[in-house]
Amino acid sequence: MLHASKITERTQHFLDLEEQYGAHNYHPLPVVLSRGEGVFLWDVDGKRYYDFLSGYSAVNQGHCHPTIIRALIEQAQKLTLTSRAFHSDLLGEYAAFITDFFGYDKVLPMNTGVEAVETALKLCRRWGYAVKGIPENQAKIIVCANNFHGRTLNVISFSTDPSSRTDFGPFMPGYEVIPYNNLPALEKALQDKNVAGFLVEPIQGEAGVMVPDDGYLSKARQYCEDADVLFIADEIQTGLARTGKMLCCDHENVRPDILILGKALSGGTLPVAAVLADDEIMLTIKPGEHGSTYGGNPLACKVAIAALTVLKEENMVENAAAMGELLRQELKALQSPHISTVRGKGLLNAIVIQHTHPEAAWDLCLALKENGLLAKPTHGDKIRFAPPLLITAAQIREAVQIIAKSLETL
Ligand code: IF1
Repeated sequence: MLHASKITERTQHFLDLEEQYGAHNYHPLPVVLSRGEGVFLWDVDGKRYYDFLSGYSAVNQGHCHPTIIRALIEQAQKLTLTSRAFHSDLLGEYAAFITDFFGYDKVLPMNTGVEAVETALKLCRRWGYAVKGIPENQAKIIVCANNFHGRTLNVISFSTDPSSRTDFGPFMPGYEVIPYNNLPALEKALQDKNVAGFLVEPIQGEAGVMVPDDGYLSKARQYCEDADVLFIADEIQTGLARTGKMLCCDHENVRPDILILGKALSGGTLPVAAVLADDEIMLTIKPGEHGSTYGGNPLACKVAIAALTVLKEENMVENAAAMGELLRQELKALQSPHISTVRGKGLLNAIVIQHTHPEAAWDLCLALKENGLLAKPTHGDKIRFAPPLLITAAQIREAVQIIAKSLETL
């Protein structure tokens, strides 16, 4: 393997432990991290890196943000979990805070992103029966090809990625897959009266940061409204200032009927996710019909309030918009023969590598690592560039220098 010689004995020790005792469900870059601060990570050998992945957008606020960590520590010393069998003095405060922040009647708190997706899908089906009047067990939900919404059996039932699905069947019925960024396909699928919802990523992250055409989201939202179908936005990766708006849907002034948040809702400290909707939808689920042991725990509530406050107080929306412009501009200015495309919104970006060989994107990521920048290839020839949102212009320029230098090794 290229650059394998540069792995220290100390690093190799940790790689070996994971290899021997951990399940082999990932293929990480050979870097072992032990510290993070802001836009930087340090490995076990003390080497510093720019983090251009941000935990797949979970660390929008930067690593170990002091305000979030303070909230975490203070609350951890007071009360961490009550279960939903009892009330806590933070759930109500958090619910009031987040519903005001995003402008919805109610919130349903969960932990991981995929749990929030599952929650949204259950809510959508329930609304379909209880409000729209779809006949029993006939509800359909429209989803998009090349989606990524998580790893549960239900959610992979409507994945189109063989590596997510193969040999995990049988699958859950009730989904129809249409092409992404295709309004005629949506219009056609919406003709079925049993459709309850349309689930969509405002930008498809895992698919390689696929940005739909301007007007796609707003028209799709309108089509859904006209067909009495819920527009469900998975903003787990695109939300919380990442794309230069608080929500990616804000770029087109679209207000989803059901909004799904995760990842950066805790600034990378613990799994915190949420589903937001108005009463007509949210109150169709009654006591005992859905929940989670950790969902809405006081520690998560306190941390989520801090994580959202930091995004707003530190103007991360504006910075993501400005730094994203700068990053794309600087990457294009490189005029590298190895980059065929630079795309993205705000600080959710990707480059497509003009590949001479199938491993080119992986090799570039290894070279980037050697030169002090961490990024991850997706779907072979694409590399995501998504640093924490507090990155400065000087840091963007330094990072692009590292990228330029690394491209020369291809
Ligand atoms: C991994 C991808 C990103 C998501 C959207 C729901 C979820 C995710 C739009 C589920 C999660 C993560 C999962 C993570 C890698 C990462 C990822 F490459 F797999 F697709 F970001 F692009 N909706 N995405 O992006 O949230 O249950 O994981 O909290 O290692 O699988 P989760």
